Amino acid sequence: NMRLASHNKTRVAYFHDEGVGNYHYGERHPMKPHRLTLTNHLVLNYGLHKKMEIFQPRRATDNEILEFHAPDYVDFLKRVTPDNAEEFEQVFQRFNVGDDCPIFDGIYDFCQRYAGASIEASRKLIAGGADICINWSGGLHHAKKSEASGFCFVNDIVLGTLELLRYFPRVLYVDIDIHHGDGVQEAFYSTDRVMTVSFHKYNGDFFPGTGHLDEIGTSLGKYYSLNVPLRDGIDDDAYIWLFKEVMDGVMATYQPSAIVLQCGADSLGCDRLGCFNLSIEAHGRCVQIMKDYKIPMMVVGGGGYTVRNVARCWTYETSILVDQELSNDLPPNEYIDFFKPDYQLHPHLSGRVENQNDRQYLLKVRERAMEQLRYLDA
Ligand code: TV7
Ligand code: CA
Ligand code: ZN
Repeated sequence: NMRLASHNKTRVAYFHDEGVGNYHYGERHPMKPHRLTLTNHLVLNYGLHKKMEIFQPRRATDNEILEFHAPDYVDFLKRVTPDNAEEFEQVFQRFNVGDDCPIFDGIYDFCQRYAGASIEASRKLIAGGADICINWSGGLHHAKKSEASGFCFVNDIVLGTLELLRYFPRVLYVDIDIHHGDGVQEAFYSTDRVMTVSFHKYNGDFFPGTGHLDEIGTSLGKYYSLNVPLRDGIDDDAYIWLFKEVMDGVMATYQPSAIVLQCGADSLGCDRLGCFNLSIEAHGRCVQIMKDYKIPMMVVGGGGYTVRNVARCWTYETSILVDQELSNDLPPNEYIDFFKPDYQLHPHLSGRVENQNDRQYLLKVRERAMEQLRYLDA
């Protein structure tokens, strides 16, 4: 890529919406948009803003959201509120609204904000205005064309990728959230212009239940969906090894012109919903590996339910993307109490869950991935 070859410093654009952290899914709900405010505070207090261009993104318009989502579903999201919810109860099932995806104040505004940031990020990459664009509020990979799912209402990744496809011939989607990236896989299941790769916990039962090795795509998209199912408790060394093996193979065969990286932080150890054993350093190593391919890249957030560790993780990953080393001592900031008792960027997160991924299993998964890539090459 000439654009990257002619500079040696990576140009990073950071999209943060000042209001996006103020929405509430509900008291007991594990998804906490406040983690975005907390992340942004750490990023600023570490001084990382000096190394990037900062943008207050525009909200996505109805028409932009309609590029993927169905008109009746968008209309519903626009009109429903906690106060008038009873008028809409008959369509709750159809649109999969309920405990996981509750109706809360400003729900459509929230969607417009996180989706607008991913769309703007895509446009910035297309314009050549940045090598890497970051939107930690995005990454809501479960939303379907006509249906909410798994805390996701609008699929900003699909919308951002559709925008990238206006210019880039081939887009690679990589997903390290502990959940399967089903909404993105489904949206691009029959095209060879997007290859989707998800690493996730899979046992036939864990949400959303998809992501089996045999889900490989269909028609023109056959072999262009790659799934890496993992068991509980995977550790740093195994994950990084498998990630590097698989991604080196994917990059060599698919040769994407742009990358979208979903960095769900629920694959960290000690996550409230997750059951992997990754350290923040290992999670960040995956980001570094993708950055080192030097292809225009959009980086988005996703899951992450132990709020203090989400903020740590995405701050650390911002620092990797801008090539700035950070002190392990967190800078003083108004939210410092969240980071008790150690006040460190890299607390110990591992050791809570037994590793169920033995050597034989990991080798089998790698072998299956490599086999699929050979078909894709032919
Ligand atoms: C991208 N797990 C999203 C991941 C979405 C996971 C689920 C919950 C959950 C929801 C709550 C809640 C919860 C402690 C955890 C089969 C069900 C079981 C709802 C109670 N506490 C991402 C979605 C997953 C809601 N859903 O990939 C309100 O856990 O397993 C399920 C489905 C039916 C619905 N019930 C859970 O990370 C952003 N939900 C407490 C209050
Ligand atoms: Ca995943
Ligand atoms: Zn998740």
